[in-house]
Amino acid sequence: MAYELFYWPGIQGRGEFVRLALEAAGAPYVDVARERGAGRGVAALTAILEGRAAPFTPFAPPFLRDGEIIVSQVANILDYLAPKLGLAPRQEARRVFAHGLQLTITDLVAEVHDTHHPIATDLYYEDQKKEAKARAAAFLSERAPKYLGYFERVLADNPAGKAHAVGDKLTTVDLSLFQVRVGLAYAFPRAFAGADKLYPALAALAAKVAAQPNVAAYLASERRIPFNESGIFRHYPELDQAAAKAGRRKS
Ligand SMILES: N[C@@H](CCC(=O)N[C@@H](CS)C(=O)NCC(=O)O)C(=O)O
Repeated sequence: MAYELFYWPGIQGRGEFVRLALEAAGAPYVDVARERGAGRGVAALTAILEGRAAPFTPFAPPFLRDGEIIVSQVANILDYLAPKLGLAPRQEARRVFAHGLQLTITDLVAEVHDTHHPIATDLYYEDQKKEAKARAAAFLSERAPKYLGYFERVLADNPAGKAHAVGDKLTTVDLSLFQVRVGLAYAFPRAFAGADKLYPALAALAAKVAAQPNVAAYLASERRIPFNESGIFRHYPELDQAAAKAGRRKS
């Protein structure tokens, strides 16, 4: 039976980390809120948020339904899916480390979100623009280098080679790092213009993931929603500008 992914239609958002895993593995899945018909559409998603699958009610999308099982939280969904899709390391030590990396990516994604919504998720970006500028500058000068430097070190330290974050095969962590890399490049093209030189292993990993046949086919398909200013990675030139200035001050 096909997996059912529940996520807001029209954006890559956090759902994209799950889509990439399903697509890379060639797994059958339904992107429920993007479909029409009985049991499909946004109504099917909100029905579950409102308790239709109680007691297994998720707090927020994305969530995945696999028959009777409902899994919420990106890192938890990927932890559930990865072994079934052949995208998890086999050794326990590596699997646990991979999950830690996935949770670290969750933290990073929350910080990316906060660059455009530093005060309140429920307010418009336009209502928190001043704070967003300050937050984006701090993110780009301090936090992004710390996260990306960490992931670069993880790749360099991988005893199986720096082509993958963990072990010697593609995992959901590699796919998520690809999404982070391309998402940051979309949101902050000025700030990340020289990032490939600073983080060469991450750049090589992103290129390799993009070339994986199933991923390449997905990226070229209509199923890959273009980045836009409703998702996690948003391009607001004024935030990228602030970041470039902050970066210059530091050096
Ligand atoms: N930590 C959660 C975050 C989930 C989340 O924030 N989902 C967003 C969409 S990307 C949402 O709809 N949140 C509603 C809310 O927080 O009220 C995850 O990684 O899945």
